[in-house]
Amino acid sequence: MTSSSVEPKKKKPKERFKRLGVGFKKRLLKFSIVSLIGLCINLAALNFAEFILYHIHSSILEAGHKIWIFSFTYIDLISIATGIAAATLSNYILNKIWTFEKAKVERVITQFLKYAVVGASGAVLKYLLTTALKTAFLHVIPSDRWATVPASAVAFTVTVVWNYIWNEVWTFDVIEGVSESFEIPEGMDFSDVTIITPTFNEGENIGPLLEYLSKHLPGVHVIVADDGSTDGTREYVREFQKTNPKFHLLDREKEAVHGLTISVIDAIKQTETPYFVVMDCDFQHPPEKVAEITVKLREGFHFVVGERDEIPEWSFKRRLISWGASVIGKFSLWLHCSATCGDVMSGFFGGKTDFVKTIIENHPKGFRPQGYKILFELLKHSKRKKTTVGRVGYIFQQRAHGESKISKKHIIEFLKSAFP
Ligand SMILES: Nc1nc2c(ncn2[C@@H]2O[C@H](COP(=O)(O)OP(=O)(O)O)[C@@H](O)[C@H]2O)c(=O)[nH]1
Ligand SMILES: [Mg+2]
Repeated sequence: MTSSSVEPKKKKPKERFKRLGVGFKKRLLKFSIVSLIGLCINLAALNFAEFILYHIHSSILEAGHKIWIFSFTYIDLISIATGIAAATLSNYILNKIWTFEKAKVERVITQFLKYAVVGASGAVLKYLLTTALKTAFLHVIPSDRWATVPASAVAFTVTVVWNYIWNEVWTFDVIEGVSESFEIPEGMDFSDVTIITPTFNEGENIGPLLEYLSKHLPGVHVIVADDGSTDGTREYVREFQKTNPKFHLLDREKEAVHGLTISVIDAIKQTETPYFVVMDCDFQHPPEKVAEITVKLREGFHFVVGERDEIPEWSFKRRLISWGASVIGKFSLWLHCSATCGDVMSGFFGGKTDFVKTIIENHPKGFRPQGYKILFELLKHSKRKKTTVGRVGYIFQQRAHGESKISKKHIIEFLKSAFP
């Protein structure tokens, strides 16, 4: 395993073509919209550059020193290049964060170069098609100017589809639709795993969760990191651990600082098994996926992240905030040369205990105790080249009971962590 993020195995090209079938209509529509936006950006940047250059160099031009390269002036050439560069860059960013949001993580430079190569091949195709089609259309429309219109339109459409296909199968390795359900293998033992579940007033959820874990994950250790719940959560765990000695309440009621991040950090410090898995107490994270995460941790990954492939029934506002936070988070990790993954905002992830304990020890002041995004903070302190991150896709569930506790305060904590 060398780079950060996802599975080390390379997917064969044929399998990538098969992926075209999953959700491709939606992505093709997004890609077409981005292409049209790109066209506008291209024209705007080209004209803007031309306008500026003519003003700066008006004196030269007035003096009659027009510099020609083939049939273009150097101003034409620089303007065309500016238009192409602006459109390629903006289209790449939009496609990366919108059209192909479910793509595997790859180095931005490599990905951008691939994107540019596909774009260049599309440009050549468009030129050849436009020329050929124009000749054909001239038989029907005997006006040079009007024959260009349908020829360009057809060529543009074909080029968009061409670019889309190659970007989908080559530039962006889309992983949408891979969150297959996972059956816990019969006889699988979980003695080497500690599940950490932070809680604050989860009285209705804690019972069903602990019952499920003790029944379906034999041998598993559990730490419930509670921040002083007043609804019976702690009392339930205290009773439960009497008959289940591997289940343990970390009662943080009297701690000076309360918060999700610090609760998880405290629990990791107390973990004695080789691996741990952090999960919400509210059944938003499917518990059977703990087994899939465990399998990957045993393969040797430092982190294995439960990545949300689908988020049903979230309001537009919450989707927008989550998407914005994810973009900011990934950008921040990139700036820090840190390890990364497809869903850096995930609250469902596993880790190699020794590795993560070392990160925590080495950065005693490097975490926002009251933050909500512990995975992000751990990744931030992990070097990209020395950290391997696996993925497990899953469908984010509705909260079983109760309300989410995320608030504006947590968003501010996250921003302070992203840009300290
Ligand atoms: N220990 C601790 N747990 C918390 C705190 N805030 C939330 N939690 C727990 O962290 C998990 C995630 O919180 P939740 O409100 O579901 O956030 P969401 O999934 O992002 O909507 C749940 O199990 C909560 O009970 C806190 O301040 N301290
Ligand atoms: Mg939750």
